Amino acid sequence: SERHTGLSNYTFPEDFIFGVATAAFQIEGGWNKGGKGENIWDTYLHKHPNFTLDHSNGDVAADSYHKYKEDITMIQSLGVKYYRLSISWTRLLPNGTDNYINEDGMKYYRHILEGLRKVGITPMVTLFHWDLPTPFMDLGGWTNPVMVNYFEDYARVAFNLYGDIVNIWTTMNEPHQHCANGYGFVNFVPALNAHGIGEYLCTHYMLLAHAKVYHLYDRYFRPSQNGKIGITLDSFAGEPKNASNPNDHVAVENYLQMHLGLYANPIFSSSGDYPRYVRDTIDHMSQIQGFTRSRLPFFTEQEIVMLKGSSDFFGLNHYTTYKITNCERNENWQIPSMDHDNGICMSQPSNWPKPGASWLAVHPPGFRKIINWIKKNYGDVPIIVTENGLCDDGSLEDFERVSYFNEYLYQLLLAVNIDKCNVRGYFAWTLMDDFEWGDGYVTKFGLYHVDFDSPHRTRTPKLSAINYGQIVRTRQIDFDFIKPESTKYQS
Ligand code: GBH
Repeated sequence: SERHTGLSNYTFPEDFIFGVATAAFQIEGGWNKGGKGENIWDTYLHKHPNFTLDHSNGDVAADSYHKYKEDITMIQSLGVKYYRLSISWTRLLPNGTDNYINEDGMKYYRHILEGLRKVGITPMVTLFHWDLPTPFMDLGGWTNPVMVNYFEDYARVAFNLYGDIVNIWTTMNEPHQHCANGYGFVNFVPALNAHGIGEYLCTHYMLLAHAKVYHLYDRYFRPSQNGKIGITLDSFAGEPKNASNPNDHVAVENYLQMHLGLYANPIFSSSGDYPRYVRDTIDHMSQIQGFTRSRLPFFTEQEIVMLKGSSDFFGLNHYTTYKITNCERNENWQIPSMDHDNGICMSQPSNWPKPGASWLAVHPPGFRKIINWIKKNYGDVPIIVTENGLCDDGSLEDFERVSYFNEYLYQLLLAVNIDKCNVRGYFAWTLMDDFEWGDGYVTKFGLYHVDFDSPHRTRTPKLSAINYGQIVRTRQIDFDFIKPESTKYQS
């Protein structure tokens, strides 16, 4: 409206992709239904029920295994034309390997994908959203190079089965979170705590597996299926803790190179390979710690070439911002880890609202910053925001979530219209309340409320579902939910 100095003139073009996202393990349940095999989250949570905040697991979750038709109706009523979902690897291939395809799993995804197409919704399918088949974990999971081949075999099955109706694929979701929290530390399954070594092996083979699958699609499927395939990376934004301290600006850059550049540089930069800073730092730290070899593996020349350009778009998951400063690498910090290698400390100002989780503070301008950082480092590759959203206590009148979506989308509009960043799409996280990994069912991200106390897992639209639907249909944000002070972040 007029009172916002004409900035509301920025609208979303007709071809801007609006969608909503989910992940198989977080909504499906049906953990042993229809011949599904076990994945690492099934196995680990059955063995360690105290791992999650509420001692819950994903056995039933939001029961989308049975309720997918209702899910499709919900997506339809949001008015979005795209739905990002993931395939549960062991629902399709119970042992993880392609020597046995599970008929029921095959049909399950066929029904969802056809159901979506029938009502004009385009699916975007993620092959790996963290639910690794358990038999592969027994072989070391992503630290084992054989995973590159097994991931390729799984992808081939998926392209053969669904490539006729799926034409946007992502290979994997947030390798940083999976490797750093699952292999380096214990926040995620498999909780290996192999810090300093495990997260880099995981990173290395996930990247190679991604590139292998990109080329598989490119060479054997794209000519007939004509789709796009990319990867989803996650990044917080970074701001200097003390803006007048030049060291803190360097710390922000170092943080982003370690968190995002480690994954993005091999794929999206013109030079390829791990970023110079990351390579040098881990080599140096390994050396002074007495290691004969660097804890970060090396790519061969051939692998560097294979990785370079192996994504048709940049899938970005973004939630929040941290203030960054350098950390002393003192005695308490002697044990090698990705954080220790990075040598930075992160914090969030106490005046940034945190309605639902200790890690997720609301700071919309960070969204514009991280989008610009991607443009600065990797040029005009099309960016698709594959996740963005806020958690809270779960009430139906979720004003903070409504405000979050409008404020973050406003920053996206500034990045596109003022900074000329190439953002082509946006997926809200998430369709409905779900299993939030270590948080169990405690943190709520849904546009739809799910009643987890009812066997029916009843879904109810929140205010944010109505408001997001309005944004999607009108192709503009709702300035009633933008704080006046937000408009000062104009450049
Ligand atoms: C995304 O990760 C995931 O892709 C999605 O599945 C998830 O539901 C969504 O976030 C919302 O959480 O134990 O200190 O690591 C975003 C990255 C990873 C950030 C887990 C918070 C938990 C705190 N998130 N992390 S910690």
